[in-house]
Amino acid sequence: MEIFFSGSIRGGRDDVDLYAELIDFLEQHGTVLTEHVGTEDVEAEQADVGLTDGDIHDQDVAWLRQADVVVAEVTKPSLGVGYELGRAVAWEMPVLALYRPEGEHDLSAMVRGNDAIEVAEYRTVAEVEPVLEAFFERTR
Ligand code: 6K6
Repeated sequence: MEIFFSGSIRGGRDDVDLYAELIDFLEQHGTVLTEHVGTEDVEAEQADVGLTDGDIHDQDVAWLRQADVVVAEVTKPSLGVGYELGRAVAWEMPVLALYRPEGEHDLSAMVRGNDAIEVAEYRTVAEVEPVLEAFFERTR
């Protein structure tokens, strides 16, 4: 199972440690193609290797196309995450969006109102683990 994990980068990195925890858990279920989303200094690392925004876009869209499922953490609003979700829905991929309701922003109607996106509200990683297990069971 190849998993595309989507989380905010330029939208804000407040949740990066949570992304890393989620990615660790997802790795028990398959290969996470986008591990860098949970890396503290992703922007600096990728600038170091000389990736342009065009390279990043093309690589991420290729990984998205390759993945079997998309799991997104959508509490921190991000244009890139919204874009990836839109493309995944257009390609009819299974999409799970994880949202913490105590966050600063209400979830976009374009995500919550989309029948092709399964939205799971949670507070802790422990609480979301059985939700992820059930999602992978259904999509296997
Ligand atoms: C930027 C410049 C040099 O290096 C970077 C590193 N940036 C990114 N690297 C990898 N994936 C990215 C990068 N920026 C955005 N993405 C993709 O968009 C990821 O797949 C995330 O799920 C999503 C985040 O979008 P923004 O709008 O929050 O950045």
